[in-house]
Amino acid sequence: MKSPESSIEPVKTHCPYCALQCGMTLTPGAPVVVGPRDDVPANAGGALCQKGWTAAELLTHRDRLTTPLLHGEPASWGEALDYVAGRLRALRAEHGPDSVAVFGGGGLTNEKAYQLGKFARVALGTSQIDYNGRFCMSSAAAASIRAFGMDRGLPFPVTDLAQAEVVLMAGANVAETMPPFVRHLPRLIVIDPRRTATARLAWLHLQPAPGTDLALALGLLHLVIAEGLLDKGYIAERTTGFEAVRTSLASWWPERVERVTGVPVARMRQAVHALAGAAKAVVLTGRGVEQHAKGTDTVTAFINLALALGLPGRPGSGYGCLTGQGNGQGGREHGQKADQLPGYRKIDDPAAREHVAAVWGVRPEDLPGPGRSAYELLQALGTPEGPRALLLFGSNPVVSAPRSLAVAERLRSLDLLVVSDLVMSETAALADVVLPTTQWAEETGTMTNLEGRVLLRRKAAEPPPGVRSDLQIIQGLAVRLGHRFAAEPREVFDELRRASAGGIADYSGITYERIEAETGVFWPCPSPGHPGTPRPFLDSFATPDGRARFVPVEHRAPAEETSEDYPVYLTTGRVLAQYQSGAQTRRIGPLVEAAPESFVELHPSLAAHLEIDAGDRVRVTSRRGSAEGVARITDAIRPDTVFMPFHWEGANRLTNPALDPTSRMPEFKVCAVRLEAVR
Ligand SMILES: Nc1nc2c(c(=O)[nH]1)N[C@H]1C(S)=C(S)[C@@H](COP(=O)(O)OP(=O)(O)OC[C@H]3O[C@@H](n4cnc5c(=O)[nH]c(N)nc54)[C@H](O)[C@@H]3O)O[C@H]1N2
Ligand SMILES: Nc1nc2c(c(=O)[nH]1)N[C@H]1C(S)=C(S)[C@@H](COP(=O)(O)OP(=O)(O)OC[C@H]3O[C@@H](n4cnc5c(=O)[nH]c(N)nc54)[C@H](O)[C@@H]3O)O[C@H]1N2
Ligand code: SF4
Ligand SMILES: [Mo]
Repeated sequence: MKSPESSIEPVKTHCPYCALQCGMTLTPGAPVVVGPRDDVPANAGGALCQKGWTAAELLTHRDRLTTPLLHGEPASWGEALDYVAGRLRALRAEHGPDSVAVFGGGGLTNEKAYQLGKFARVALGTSQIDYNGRFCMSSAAAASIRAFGMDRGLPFPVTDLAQAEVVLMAGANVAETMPPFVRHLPRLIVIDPRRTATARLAWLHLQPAPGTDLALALGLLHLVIAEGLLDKGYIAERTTGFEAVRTSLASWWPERVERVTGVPVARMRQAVHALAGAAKAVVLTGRGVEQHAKGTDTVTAFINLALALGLPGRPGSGYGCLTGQGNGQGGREHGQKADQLPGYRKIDDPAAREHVAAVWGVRPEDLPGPGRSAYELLQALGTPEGPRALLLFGSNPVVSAPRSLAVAERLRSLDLLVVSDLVMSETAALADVVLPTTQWAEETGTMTNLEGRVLLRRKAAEPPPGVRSDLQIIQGLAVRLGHRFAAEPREVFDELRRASAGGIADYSGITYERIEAETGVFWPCPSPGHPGTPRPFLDSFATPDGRARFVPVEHRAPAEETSEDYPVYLTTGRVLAQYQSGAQTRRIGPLVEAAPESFVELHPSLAAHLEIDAGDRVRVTSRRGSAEGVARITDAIRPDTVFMPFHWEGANRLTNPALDPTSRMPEFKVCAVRLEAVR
């Protein structure tokens, strides 16, 4: 048989980064070459963004980790894994199973996410596992479950968007965060405090103050009712709870909403008439409205708006959330979340425990219950009540967690920090043990994209000598703790299929062969003969009575308001050329050229008031810390707000970890700061 390297056949696979999971080909060799792949609907035509085109540069990068490090010194795998297993056993014996915690990521394959959850519950016996999706999707997921009984980011294929006449996009900047997505969009209404690249494509831009979207959504629905635009037939047939929502809106008359949000009434009216007048329309939300201490309720308010207009569950119309990470969708289905078991099952549901325990060969009563959410877990590390060891796979919280200085301090206080990564991330740099792992193109695995389509990423290159896959690392630790775990992706996937069978996210009918033959399969797919479910809500919603639920929600102010000392709002987000904490993309030449350093976007009037010139270094300070960036002066942002990307260590020193009561999502998108030029 030919090894992948000796063949010159391009391998069909997907991008390592965001949830669009664009199709690409990789031609093995040195270097591995990225090429277009045009059979994947998400990026039909083969378009990729700059991150996708340059992704292979990291495979052979000099920063690649290739040997385990034990207290900073190179060690053999045997030494490193023996050491970790020994410390884990000792901590457990002395302090109990919850003294050991696990933190995962939404970039990990389904196989890894599943195995990490099983490893925590079975091999470690700990309840303390959560993942970075809590920082990403958790508010939208909670709101969708509340309304529809199920959370599948887009409950329809992305290509359906082209059938809609209007899309309302609240708090997403897809022109930078998933560029090929833009081609699926019809007439666009954007809600964003900044006139982003996406807002510039829009027919209508509403520019609210950060953290006021809930009021805005209430105001839009108020107008829908006041102007007689309700879809009464749909509300009667397909929903429950509308009257309570109608009553709760009474005081959100448009002029009051304008005062709270800064969005002119005339624009709100234009937006609702465009949506209601369209034969087909879609409401989408992104992190801009979700990453708030009221994110779940804000998404609920947008879902209420969509329901009042009769959109969800109709072909070419609907509500959807734009999942972010490569496997943000699958990563929240298979058990690395504190309250979940595989198949999107709830860990406190006795039937779910029984099913999964049987697949795992353990007793249901031996499975731990729900543990702490991501930020609460990070905050508890090394405290008397909290875990003393953390195993971390696929996240870089020193850069990406809110109030990051405090998080770094908690990580430093641990008895044992183990990080599996490709490169020496800011978090890996704090670890007692660093385990070098394979990259996307060096291993096979499945990813579930923002549409709920399960995709296959294929191996196209051999990893550098000395590097092991996360599945091998987990297996190596499990064996040392007395458990047998598979390390072959396909074997793990087959077990995942059984564990998910009968659950909401049922993958039991999905095989690698089917994914190849069908270019992806939509879950739920409960049997080998089942076609998969591209549009789960057409006939009924996943609630007990099959109807979608209106839920009344109340607006409230951001958790931290501006004050005399901190007079300006800070919001945070992304730029096109960098990905997440930047651990991967800050090392790739063309991306560094395109986005070399952190910056602070501010309005000319604010800049003049603070005597800040374009290009000045600016220090931004919140109640939690300070960070610097280069001033970018633009009238694309509101005068009361500044923006910083979070791809460089710093922005998250400032952010407020106030949590949403339902989703436990931190308020990344608004806090109060002051600014000064550094001279
Ligand atoms: N280039 C790039 N692409 C990515 C990523 C990346 O890091 N880089 N990450 C991926 C991931 S994991 C995710 S989650 C997605 C995120 O994708 P998006 O949600 O599109 O990205 P963000 O930039 O976080 O936020 C979107 C917009 O929200 C706006 N915003 C800020 N505060 C508010 C507010 O209070 N209300 C409203 N309405 N808008 C607000 C910001 O100005 C910003 O333009 O992107 C994915 N794609
Ligand atoms: N201020 C602010 N903060 C934010 C956000 C925001 O909008 N504003 N957004 C939040 C959101 S939506 C997200 S998703 C998070 C993301 O932030 P993080 O959770 O930090 O995500 P990444 O930067 O993708 O971290 C992935 C790490 O894992 C490594 N890695 C990549 N692939 C693998 C793999 O297969 N195995 C292993 N073991 N390691 C791997 C990478 O090298 C990198 O170090 O940030 C959140 N933080
Ligand atoms: S849009 Fe997302 S999936 Fe597509 S090439 Fe860019 S980063 Fe990769
Ligand atoms: Mo995300």
